[in-house]
Amino acid sequence: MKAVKILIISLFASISIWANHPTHFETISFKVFGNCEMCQERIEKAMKLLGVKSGVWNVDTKIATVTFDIHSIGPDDIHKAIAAVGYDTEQVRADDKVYKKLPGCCQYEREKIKK
Ligand SMILES: [Cu+2]
Repeated sequence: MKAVKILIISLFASISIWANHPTHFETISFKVFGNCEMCQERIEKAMKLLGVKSGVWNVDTKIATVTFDIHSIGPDDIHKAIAAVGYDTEQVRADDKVYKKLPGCCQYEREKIKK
């Protein structure tokens, strides 16, 4: 009987922790290689799908400014999500195959890979 009580109490405790799940927003900025408004749409959509609070990429400065809940996602997830749609970030390089599928006008200058 005692075990059941403990189980019930811990169940309620975990539910209340879950319900009070704290959010802790943080904003970071980093470089993402790209060219135009079409690139901007893809980059911002990738961040939105990941679940950031806000994510904008500046076409002129090539800087992404992202606000996200650090309890849900990390900076690495954001870099990876952007690279997954074909754009190199200052931390994660997009797969060559994905990059080559971008429209010609969107194929930004990539930094040369040292062999
Ligand atoms: Cu483009």
